[in-house]
Amino acid sequence: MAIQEQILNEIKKFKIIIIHRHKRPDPDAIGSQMGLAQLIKASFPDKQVLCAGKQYESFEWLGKTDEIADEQYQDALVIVVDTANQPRVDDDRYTKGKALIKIDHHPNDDQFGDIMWVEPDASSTSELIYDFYDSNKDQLTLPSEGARLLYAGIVGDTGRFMYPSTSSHTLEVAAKLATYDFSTSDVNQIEDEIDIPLARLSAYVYENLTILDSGAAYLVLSDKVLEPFKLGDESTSAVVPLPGKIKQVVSWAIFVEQKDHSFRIRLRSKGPEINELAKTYGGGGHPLASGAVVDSEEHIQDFVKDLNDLVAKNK
Ligand SMILES: [Mn+2]
Repeated sequence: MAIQEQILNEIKKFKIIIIHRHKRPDPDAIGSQMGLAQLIKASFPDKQVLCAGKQYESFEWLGKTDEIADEQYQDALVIVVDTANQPRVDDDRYTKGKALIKIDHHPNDDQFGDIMWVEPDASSTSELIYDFYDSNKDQLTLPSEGARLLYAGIVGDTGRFMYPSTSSHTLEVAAKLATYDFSTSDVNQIEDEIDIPLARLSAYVYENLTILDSGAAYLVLSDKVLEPFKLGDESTSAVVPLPGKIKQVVSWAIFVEQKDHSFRIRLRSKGPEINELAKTYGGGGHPLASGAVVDSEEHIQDFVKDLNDLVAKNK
């Protein structure tokens, strides 16, 4: 039996379905979560579908998460989308259901769930949710709001169809989603917009990025640097792609200071695979987009040296 069919059979067995996604969500995490919820609700109106996780004001245009009581987990099917590692799941009650399904497109380093559907080559989890719909089309109904959410997720994770993960299948899925009743340009516009503090921070990024001869680049966003911009750690994610616009930059790291004064590393690459390096610093992710941590400011230069060596070797 195809995995999509197995997942559908599991959904059919439960009256309550609770969908989780990762912490510090991006449009794909929310788009796949809310899009799947829309798909199940429209297809099975008698089922109760709930979305777990912290609600962010900046993502209200993609819907709202639900208040979920502990008791609701007892007889629920839990589906975790877009989340590679269990510590990253937003709301740790995801283990409290009767059954657990993982649907994701990150490398499957942390295997969990009674059913796992992981496609590391897919552009986004939203693309997979569309594939799930498409392979069970005769039994499922995708409403326009669901299509809008999935489109938003694909646009988010592909950098508006720019990253190499954008396959012909991704474009095919986007084209099919675009036939639904919503404005693709509105979605593209919202995802491209930044507020004024973020515009100012973008200027800071370009002014202060250190670019090494190898093509490795880095920037440290300490509390002191970020303070005047009045931005949260979540907002710094929007500036992470910016160094990639510079022709000479091959791979780059943005260090963001955390409450415990460790630095979260947001690591990106246009060529050399950087996820193995991320793993040696307690992180992981995609070959061209990963995250890691250094425990203090003193260790930033160790990481920069390793990144520089890796990029230089790949030249
Ligand atoms: Mn994703």
